[in-house]
Amino acid sequence: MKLYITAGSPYARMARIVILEKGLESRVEIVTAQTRLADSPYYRINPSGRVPYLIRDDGVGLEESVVICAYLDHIDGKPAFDLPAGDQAWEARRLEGLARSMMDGLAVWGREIVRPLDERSPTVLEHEAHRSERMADLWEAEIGHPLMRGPLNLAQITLACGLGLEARNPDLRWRPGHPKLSAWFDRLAARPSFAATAPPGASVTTGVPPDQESQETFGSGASWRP
Ligand SMILES: N[C@@H](CCC(=O)N[C@@H](CS)C(=O)NCC(=O)O)C(=O)O
Repeated sequence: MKLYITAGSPYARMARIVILEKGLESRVEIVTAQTRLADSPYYRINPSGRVPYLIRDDGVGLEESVVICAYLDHIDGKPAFDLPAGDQAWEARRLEGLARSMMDGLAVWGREIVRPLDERSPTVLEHEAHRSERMADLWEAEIGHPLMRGPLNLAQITLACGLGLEARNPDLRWRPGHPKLSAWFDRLAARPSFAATAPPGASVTTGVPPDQESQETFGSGASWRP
């Protein structure tokens, strides 16, 4: 299989974490894609141009981090990250939805800060900054939930990948006033699969989109070129 990623993508990081957690490194080649580039050859592989994108062994491509994570998790027939069923099912989905909502907002913010200065929208920047503050307050209250403390699951992975965008956005300061969330994040960030996939630091002053900062190829060293 091949997983197309960029080093800074929080969505791709989720899939990379699942690969490491499930010990699938030898089965999945990780390839850096050139996103957000006119006429990128990557568009011939994945017309949407987004990452993550998984090409299965049968040649079929999968998009969407949640779908890819679930597929990788189920490959060995022993899924570890499925959200629980029964009484906890809606709680788990509620938490995963909140984590996804925060991450989506942070991703929009991250894209805005790497546009050329005269193309950045102050309205979007302000809107996303305020959303992140509200979501950090919300998570400070929710982070004690048993599902956020128990065995690793998709809600935890999503939230941690979102919060990890602090490395990419100097204006994202979710830690002050949120000691429980900070302690939770630091504990998870120390886990080997999270440490190995930590996003590279920001270079917003250069105006280089984060998706294109690193041309480093992870894993086997193969390139994205068809
Ligand atoms: N909903 C998608 C979001 C994926 C996404 O937005 N990826 C960004 C990188 S963080 C991307 O590929 N952007 C390139 C583009 O928009 O052309 C998922 O969960 O996988």
